[in-house]
Amino acid sequence: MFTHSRKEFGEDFIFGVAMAAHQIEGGQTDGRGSSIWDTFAATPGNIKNAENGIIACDHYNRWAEDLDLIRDGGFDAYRFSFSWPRLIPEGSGAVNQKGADFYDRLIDGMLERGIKPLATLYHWDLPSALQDKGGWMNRATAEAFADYAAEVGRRFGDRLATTATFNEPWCVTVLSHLLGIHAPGYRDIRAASRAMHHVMLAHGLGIDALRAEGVKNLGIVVNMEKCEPLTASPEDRKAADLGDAIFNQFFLDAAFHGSYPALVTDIIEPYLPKDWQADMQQIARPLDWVGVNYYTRSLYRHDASVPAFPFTQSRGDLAKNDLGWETYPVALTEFLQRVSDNYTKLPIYVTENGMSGPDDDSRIDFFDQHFEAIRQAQKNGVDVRGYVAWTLIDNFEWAEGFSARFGIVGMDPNTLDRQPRGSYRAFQDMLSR
Ligand code: IFM
Repeated sequence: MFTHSRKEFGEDFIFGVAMAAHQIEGGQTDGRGSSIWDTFAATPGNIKNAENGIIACDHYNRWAEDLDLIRDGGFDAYRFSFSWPRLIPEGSGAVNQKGADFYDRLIDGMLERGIKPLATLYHWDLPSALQDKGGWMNRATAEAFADYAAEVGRRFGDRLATTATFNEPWCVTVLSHLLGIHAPGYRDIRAASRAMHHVMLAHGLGIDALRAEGVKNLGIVVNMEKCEPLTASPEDRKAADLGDAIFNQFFLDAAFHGSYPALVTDIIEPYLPKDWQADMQQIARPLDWVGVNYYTRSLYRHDASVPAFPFTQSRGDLAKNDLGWETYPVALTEFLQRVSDNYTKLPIYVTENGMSGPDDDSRIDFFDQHFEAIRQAQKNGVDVRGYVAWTLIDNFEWAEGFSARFGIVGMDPNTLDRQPRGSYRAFQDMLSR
């Protein structure tokens, strides 16, 4: 059980669970278009055990059962994402009515159960038809995103408690276009630089489009990872500072200050789209909240042989999850403070945090340690308004396939039966007191 109780966090504080469309829905029927994750998974060598999201958790059919789990767990909110290719199979143009009907059922199902819908427009499943035209390397994708945002706003906006444009722009751009680990799997600095800018432009255009449709409570969700030097050498310190600028400053600077950190533009300027500066005002639109996803830290070592970003990264000696990510809760307090000090006094939500692994007692301990980190931030005066656990049910963990297990509910891969773990019951208990 957790040592913390719901009451400690304050009356308006909300607790939720998060999942994302491609990781759980399956249901590649009823007119859903192809996404970059379908083709990435169909390409040899990209996903552990050659797994894919074709069935995933079959949430497309089992959504009601999953919402019952959220309600019975005592959660206030469900953070979910719309699948762009399910709603608009070609990325722009005609809406797939059956896809829209699915999200109508899902959102109404949340409201009927007293669960607040926390929506995300983009959690990584770009329609393949847009990738064919260059995806996030192409400025036109940002415009298509704004049209998609308007469509979502018109159809569902008045029923959403919060709406985020993007989940984790670092993953959408650096992990996917520079490191090649996520779809579309590029390893190209020009591709990455363009994606970094166009995703932020899409964010700003999307915010305007949502607001024009009267949608309230708009934000963006970034992932933050503590960047520490491997040794005390000034070179490693510099490497960690550069890592921090890319991971923890680039996207927040853009959204809140309308600028990019010089440490990064000094390197990627030649690869950014021409006249990128002219977009910065469009990017930094007023928001209503900001979401921080936090999991771990990374150690940086200067390495002059690496072009562009001269460092390598490793993990340290702290307790790790089964993906090798160290548990480092103190950095969550620090990040919440940093966002509040450097970027905004708007409400901050911890929109993801969780632990993959077979040992559920460690998962319970992980959550509890991060609750403590949030309480510390609150005591320091940071306006943290919510905590969303990743994740409800074990699901398709991208390049890791189904090998990772972040769920507070397990799933039998043969029957797809949901199996609540002790951590689910720990939440149930905590949320009742
Ligand atoms: O599963 C992912 C999620 O889609 C985005 N944030 C991190 C999670 C764990 O890797």
